[in-house]
Amino acid sequence: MIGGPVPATAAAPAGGPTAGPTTRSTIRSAEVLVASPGRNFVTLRVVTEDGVVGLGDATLNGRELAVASYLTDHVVPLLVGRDAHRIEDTWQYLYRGAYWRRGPVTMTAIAAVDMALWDIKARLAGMPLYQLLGGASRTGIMAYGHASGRDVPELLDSVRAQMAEGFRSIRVQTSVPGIDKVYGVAAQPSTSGRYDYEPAQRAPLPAEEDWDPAAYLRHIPTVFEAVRHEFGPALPLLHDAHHRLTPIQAARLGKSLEPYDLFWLEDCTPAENQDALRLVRAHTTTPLAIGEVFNTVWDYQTLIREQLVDYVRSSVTHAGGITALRRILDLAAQYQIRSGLHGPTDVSPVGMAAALHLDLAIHNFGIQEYMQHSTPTSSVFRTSFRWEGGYLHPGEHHGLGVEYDDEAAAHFPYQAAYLPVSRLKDGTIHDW
Ligand code: KDG
Ligand code: MG
Repeated sequence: MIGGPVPATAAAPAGGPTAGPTTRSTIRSAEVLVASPGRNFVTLRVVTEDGVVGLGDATLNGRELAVASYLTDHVVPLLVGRDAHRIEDTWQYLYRGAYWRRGPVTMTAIAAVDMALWDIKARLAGMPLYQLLGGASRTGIMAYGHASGRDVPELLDSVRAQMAEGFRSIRVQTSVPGIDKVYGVAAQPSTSGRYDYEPAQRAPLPAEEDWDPAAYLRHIPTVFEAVRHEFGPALPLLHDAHHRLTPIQAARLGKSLEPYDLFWLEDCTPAENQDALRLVRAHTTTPLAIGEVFNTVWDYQTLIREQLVDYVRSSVTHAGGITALRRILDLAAQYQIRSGLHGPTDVSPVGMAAALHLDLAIHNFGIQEYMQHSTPTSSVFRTSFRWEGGYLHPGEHHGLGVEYDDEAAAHFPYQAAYLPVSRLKDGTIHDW
């Protein structure tokens, strides 16, 4: 009989299950921590019966409390009593079991559980997480910094400041003549030496910004010309169009930036339509990056299979955790597509640490975004990761390498904050 049921009397095959001690670590409690040290963060803390603690990042910028409720009301009660070691089973249980799959709130909640369970497993194994993911594939993680300016001289100064901080690859964003506020441009130059553009603003209503694609398309190539003129051909330069262009506008931008040899052009079109990238790809050799608002492998299906992009931009936090993002990255690797994981300040230090362990372990690493967290944030999240000579490293602490300080967090209660909305000159709402 081939493939049929095994008779109850069948002898256990050689190498089959043994009667040795089982590895089990029961989850005693799970709680959701919401705090606002500099900005809002949602963190899941899972504790096993042996007192081992795992942390997961559940921060969804501007919609934080939706994920906090999803976790508190619908996930935490399911976790207590489960075996913390069964990461894959728990992921499938939360993803398939809910029936209502995908979406940023669901996938951020699942990501937090997944991160916390990997943290616990690595702590129990007595290893930094990257060792469980296969060990280091490199000695350090190349990260890009952020430069911006309200005009070209201010931008050039900002590039110099980022280079002085150690960055060897730099994202360039700039104001556009005739537009009041533009994505990625800090209202004031940084006084701390740290890049301090923060799009979410603490207010009961979202701020409104304006947008004019024609003015932007005219201006951006002149900015890259000035940057290349000042810093030469070798400095890797990146740019984020933040989902604002139509396919033909994006194609034109990619083509007009070709002489300036960008490392990547990010999010040139809105995220929903994967087919749009076919048109862009047909017209330009500027490398393309996308995915910070994607939350499952299905959002990448056409893009990866047809090799329409060069970099995967998801964060561990918004794409279902380490388990799910690893699968996306492995699929991408078969098509020579590399990682460029999302790392703004709204990915908490826990989410950032998870990204660094993945970055160190995977083969198809490309680059990591790094927007340093503020001093209040670092007072709540104590991290082991290092920034040295333009490279990041997750450090050698067991697990993710992050501890949460409840006392420090108590000084920073949640405050409502929203990402801005964007309008064209005639008042029409546009992609932000
Ligand atoms: O929450 C939104 C921010 O994370 C996003 O605007 C940052 O586009 C971004 C980037 O590339 O870091
Ligand atoms: Mg972006």
